[in-house]
Amino acid sequence: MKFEKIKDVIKKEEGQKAKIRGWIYRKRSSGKIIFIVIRDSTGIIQTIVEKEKISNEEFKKAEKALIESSVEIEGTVHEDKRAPGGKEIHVTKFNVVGFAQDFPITEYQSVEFLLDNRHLWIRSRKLTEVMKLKAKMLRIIRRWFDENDFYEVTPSVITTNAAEGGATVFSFDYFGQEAFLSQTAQMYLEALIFSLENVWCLTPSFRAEKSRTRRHLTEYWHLEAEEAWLNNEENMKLQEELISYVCQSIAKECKDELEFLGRDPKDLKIVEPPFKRIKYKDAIKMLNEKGFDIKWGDDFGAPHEKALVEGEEKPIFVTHFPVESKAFYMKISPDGKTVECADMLAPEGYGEIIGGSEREENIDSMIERLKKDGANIKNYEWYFDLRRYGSVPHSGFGLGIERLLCWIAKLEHIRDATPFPRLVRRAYP
Ligand code: NSS
Repeated sequence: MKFEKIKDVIKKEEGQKAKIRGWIYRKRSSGKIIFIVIRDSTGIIQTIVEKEKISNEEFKKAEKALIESSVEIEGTVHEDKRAPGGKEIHVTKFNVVGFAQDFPITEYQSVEFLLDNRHLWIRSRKLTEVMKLKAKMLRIIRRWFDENDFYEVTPSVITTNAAEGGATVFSFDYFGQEAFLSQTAQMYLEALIFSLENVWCLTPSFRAEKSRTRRHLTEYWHLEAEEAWLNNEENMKLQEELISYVCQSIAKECKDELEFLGRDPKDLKIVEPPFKRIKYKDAIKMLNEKGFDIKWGDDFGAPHEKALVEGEEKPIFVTHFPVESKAFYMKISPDGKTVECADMLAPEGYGEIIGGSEREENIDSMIERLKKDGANIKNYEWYFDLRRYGSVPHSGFGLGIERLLCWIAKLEHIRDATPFPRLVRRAYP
């Protein structure tokens, strides 16, 4: 008999044989009977080990095996309303593959302790469900790009360009030359549209931001797309279609994960194009009316973003930020004061999930803005070449995978959207 997954065993009928392997999730004993809940990647099931039903040696092993020991079990399936999933296994064979020592994680532990033991804590059911949802989400995103004729490309993560500002780059010595861990693949994607036209990529991005918030990682997974012949409005359309597709598909395909995490699929089914668009200047007005002390030129913080989506069920776009507040590569609008950009804010105060823009084609304008940031212009010469050799209007966007997951999975903190979070004060384990 082959090993089966717990999710399939749960579907079996009274009296059928079952053979599973996994880890001890919970255990209690009353002398001659031991109740052992086993988990595998698909779920949990209760097993009952009775002294009279197996060999003495096997029973002793079952007694000795602590939580997180890995085991192989054979038995018969029985209905029991009290058991998780409504079924349990009456054990006929019990084998321990690896005895666990006393597991350090017990019920009530501090956040720091759990982060120190992240390599073990990722076995928890919550993190398991989050990671499953993340994997499915990435699969859905890939499907959308495939169906919409985008090429997936693989840009480099080692770079000499700080596209999102020199203040937040991790720099290192690259054989005697200063190099950075990439903040964005955007500039490389822009180079690739001249042959492939529609491209996307998924890479780690790095931000040396000292922000210790619920929404900042120093390393995150960045989904970016770039399209030739596209303006800012068309770029927003693309984004709302992608996000709606992701929400609809997750609502349909990830019911178990959503239920475990407390997200009602209905919240996601509502997400359909079009999303509301508001201009930065009107957002400032709206915030002032709500009593916030904020003026033209200021950045939005978490409370502002939350106030802007109050009462919204879908994400919204805030567009046309002041030139000074955004990156050098964004196209300056006809008014000369704002840029052709859009930030997508998730509902429920989950904050910005996408930053996108139409790209500037005027080299002098970019140089002027780069100089203000103290950038080394020489490093951008290759990028200016893209404007020199057959430039076309083009736009693109970047989406923080963990930010999107936070909203969809209703997570309180972004650290739980990634297995090994990199935070200002944490790079271990
Ligand atoms: O800085 S962004 O707003 N925009 C860019 O990097 C563009 N160059 C992308 C592009 O047009 N190709 O970052 C994009 C998104 C942002 O909306 C967040 O969702 C996410 O990247 N992001 C982060 N996620 C987690 N942690 C941190 N620190 C973080 N910073 C940005």
